[in-house]
Amino acid sequence: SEDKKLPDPSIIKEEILAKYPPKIARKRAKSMVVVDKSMDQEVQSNVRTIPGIITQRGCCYAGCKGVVLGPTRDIINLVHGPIGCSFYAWLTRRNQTDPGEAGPDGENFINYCFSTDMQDSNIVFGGEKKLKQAIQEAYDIFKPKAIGVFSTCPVGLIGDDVHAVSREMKEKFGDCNVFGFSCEGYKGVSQSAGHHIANNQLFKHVIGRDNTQPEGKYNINLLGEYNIGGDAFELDRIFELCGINVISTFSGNSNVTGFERSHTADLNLVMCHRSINYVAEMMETKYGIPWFKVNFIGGDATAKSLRRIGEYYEDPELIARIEEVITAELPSVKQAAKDVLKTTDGKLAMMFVGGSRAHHYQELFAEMGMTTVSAGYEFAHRDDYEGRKVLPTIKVDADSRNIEELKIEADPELYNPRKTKVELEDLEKNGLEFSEYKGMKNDMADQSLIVDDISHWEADKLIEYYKPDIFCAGIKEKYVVQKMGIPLKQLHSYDYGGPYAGFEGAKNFYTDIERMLSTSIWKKLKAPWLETGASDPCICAE
Ligand code: CFM
Ligand code: HCA
Repeated sequence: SEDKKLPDPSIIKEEILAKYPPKIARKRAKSMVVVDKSMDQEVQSNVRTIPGIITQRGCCYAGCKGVVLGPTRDIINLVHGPIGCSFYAWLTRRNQTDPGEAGPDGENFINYCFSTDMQDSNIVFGGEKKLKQAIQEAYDIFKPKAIGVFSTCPVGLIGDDVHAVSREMKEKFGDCNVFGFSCEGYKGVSQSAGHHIANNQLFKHVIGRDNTQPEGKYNINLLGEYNIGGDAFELDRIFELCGINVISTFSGNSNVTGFERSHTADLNLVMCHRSINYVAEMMETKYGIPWFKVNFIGGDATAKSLRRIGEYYEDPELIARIEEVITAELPSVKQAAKDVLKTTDGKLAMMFVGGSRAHHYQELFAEMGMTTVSAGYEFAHRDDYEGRKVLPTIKVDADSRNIEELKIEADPELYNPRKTKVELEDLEKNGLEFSEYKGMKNDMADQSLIVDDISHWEADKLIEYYKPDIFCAGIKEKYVVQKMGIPLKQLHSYDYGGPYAGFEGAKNFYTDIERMLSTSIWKKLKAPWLETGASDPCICAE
């Protein structure tokens, strides 16, 4: 393994901050943390980006329409706003769907771009009439089960009431669930506010509408898995092998019926905590469905998450089946990691992505012997870095649930609909701990550098100092970083690759990264005349 001498992160931090005016430097300093695991450290996050700084972040509308609702194939997602907002979000996220396999009627509207196309006159005189017409038209042409209406910035400024219009149209149709989202782009500080708005409205308008009971023995929902590059397909394959029935995935390869029945599940697994923890919490409170955090990025991580499901059910039959699946699948993953080791071992990675992948993918890189020297999220909150305690999830007989009664008895601090206060105290006395969701910091080495909401300036400097072997981010960073001679792997879209989740996904990732690290193209980026000192052929001799 190559042993690169790493630069001192505290010095790097200081040098980066030295360029900023003092007030800005003071603010940015709190978002840049040199990891010291012996201490509790605060990572400033979820705060407004300083105007003038070039951020990676997106907007509230992106988080609501694009991220959480976007991947559901049988909802018509109608954007109320100027056409640009809709066009900009049209098929840019690589969420896949399979209408042939699921969805009772195989509907798929994901390829369409629905918009009210607001004009100057709608801004001046109001756009509600146009919105009604658009909803009517969508209904007449497609007869969808549901229509979601998404407000963009100007709608919030002029005050169109998308909720009232949606209610009116829902009543008029009778057989189509119409609901609105006040997810104007300017709300909050990033995509994160949009996730929350999306979660609330899904909970209010969709979840729990269909009480059809599941037939499977182990019924789960997978939350925070958006089927980028086919990840959810691979996870479905694994769950099927284990005999676990997925009622719904929020919201990759998803359909309305799955959401409507999701409250009949025994357990919620949370993959991306940032974007969907609100649904998990609300379903626990209202329906007594416990949740815990899982990670299916990496072979070992997948095995560990499957075992945790087995432990939850305490069912020897399921546990045995899970072990069989792991025994059948994991060795080839380990072998694949070994096969790439000669190229990947000891190499350095950096990742600045979203609100969960910059953490999850560190484990996958570690399986290839690679170290993440610096990482950060775009729009995470402190718990995504620092972790949080999650109440213990204890299985009880579904019939014995009396949520209201338990709620009254429970200490609100420790409230879990499945446990009374007394039982919780017993648990603690017996040394049973709360399960903990450990954030990014816990998995990073001492002296690595966390940077929240990184700016282009900061990213450029980090690359200069660390000279990483690979940089992971999105399309906005890709070509800038590549021009610096560093390969960039998109962890949003996976470029054209994937799936990267589950056992098969890990193997795909190893080989894709090995290829990127093996190519010599990045060393040839310097123009030949710069290497030799010859004159620039592009400059005319005259
Ligand atoms: Fe969750 Fe996501 Fe992510 Fe995210 Fe996103 Fe995405 Fe992402 Mo892009 S929901 S936080 S808002 S894992 S779209 S599928 S890749 S930034 S790290
Ligand atoms: C979003 C979506 C995005 C953008 C990806 C990128 C995605 O934030 O609106 O910048 O490359 O994953 O598609 O995060």
